[in-house]
Amino acid sequence: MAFVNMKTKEVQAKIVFYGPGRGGKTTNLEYVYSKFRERIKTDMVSIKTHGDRTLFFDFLPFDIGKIMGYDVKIQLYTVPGQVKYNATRKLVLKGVDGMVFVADSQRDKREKNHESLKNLQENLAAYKKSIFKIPLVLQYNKRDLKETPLMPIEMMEKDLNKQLKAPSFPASAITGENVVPTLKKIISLTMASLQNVMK
Ligand SMILES: Nc1nc2c(ncn2[C@@H]2O[C@H](COP(=O)(O)OP(=O)(O)O)[C@@H](O)[C@H]2O)c(=O)[nH]1
Ligand SMILES: [Mg+2]
Repeated sequence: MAFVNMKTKEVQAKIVFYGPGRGGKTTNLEYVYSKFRERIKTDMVSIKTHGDRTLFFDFLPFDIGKIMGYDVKIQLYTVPGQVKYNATRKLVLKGVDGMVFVADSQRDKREKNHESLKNLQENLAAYKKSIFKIPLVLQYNKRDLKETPLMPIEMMEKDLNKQLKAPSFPASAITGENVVPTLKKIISLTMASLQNVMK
């Protein structure tokens, strides 16, 4: 749940990057961190395993300035994608205001994307939240890959977004293609959803 302080005119919103392991969630945050370093007053926090995988989460606090007279602070989180870390994923989702689902465009990741989206739906449901109602953006990542076969965007839309009908972006977290537009979109959807509490 967003933290809104009417007295100090501050809003804090939590946005979580979700998706299958190695899909590019951490790389998204790293790109944002490198691009907006001047707005980010603390270091990005990453808790990693030896193999450089996300163990607990990544955390990036992000100051976006004033909206409707409020000082808006966004907290970006990623979850560990590996199946075995579901308890952690659930914990990171607590109080989420907006979601980015980072899907892996590689053809052999089709099933993994599906599983992860289903897992997101279940974990949200445990907090009595609906994947259909929460601000959500889909990102089809790794479009830069040339050596491995990728799924066509239309196929990914059909697989993942047929019912959700969320805004979606083909992207590359490595080159930065559509990383910032993805972030801008989820921030604007999230802020719109908080409007009624920011009067
Ligand atoms: N080619 C390519 N590789 C990517 C992209 N995004 C992430 N990767 C690579 O995929 C691997 C997993 O990325 P990571 O961000 O750790 O995935 P996470 O498990 O979702 O956090 C790393 O080796 C990244 O460098 C991308 O857009 N294109
Ligand atoms: Mg990660």
